[in-house]
Amino acid sequence: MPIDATQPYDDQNIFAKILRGEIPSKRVYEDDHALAFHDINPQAPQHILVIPKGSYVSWDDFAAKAPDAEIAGFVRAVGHVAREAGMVEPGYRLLANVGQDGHQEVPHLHVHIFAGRPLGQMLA
Ligand code: IU
Repeated sequence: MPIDATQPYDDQNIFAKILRGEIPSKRVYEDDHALAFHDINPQAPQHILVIPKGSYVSWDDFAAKAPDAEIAGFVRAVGHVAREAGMVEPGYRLLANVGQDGHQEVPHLHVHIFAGRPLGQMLA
C-alpha cells in the first residue's frame, strides 16, 4: 500500500531496520550518509536502492529538512554506487517515488537505481 509522504517518521519501518542491521540486506555500499543494497524484487538486471542514514520519510522530507552536508553526501553516494557498478556507460535510471500517487511503499526515502538493459522511454 502506498504511504502518505507527510506522515511522521516511523523508526520501525523496514529500511530503518535494515539500516540498524536488524534485518539482513545484500549491501553494496555504505558511508557516513548512505547505505546501498540490492532490491529484494528487482525490476531490472541491476536494481539497487540507496537510502540516507538520516530519518527522512520521503524525497520531499529530505529536500525540505536535511542539512546541506547530508544532501551532498547522499547525492554523491548515489553517483558513486552507479559509477562503481559500471552503469555510467551504457547508462542507468534514477527514481524516487513520493507518496500515494507516486506509489511510495516504504516510508524511508529511497532512490532506485535501474540498469543492465535498455530501459525504454520513461512512461508514467
Ligand atoms: P517504493 O518506491 O516504495 O515503491 O519501492 C519500495 C522498494 O523496496 C520495492 O522495489 C521493493 O521491492 C523494495 N523492498 C526491498 O528491497 N526490501 C524489502 O524488504 C521491502 C521492499 I518490504
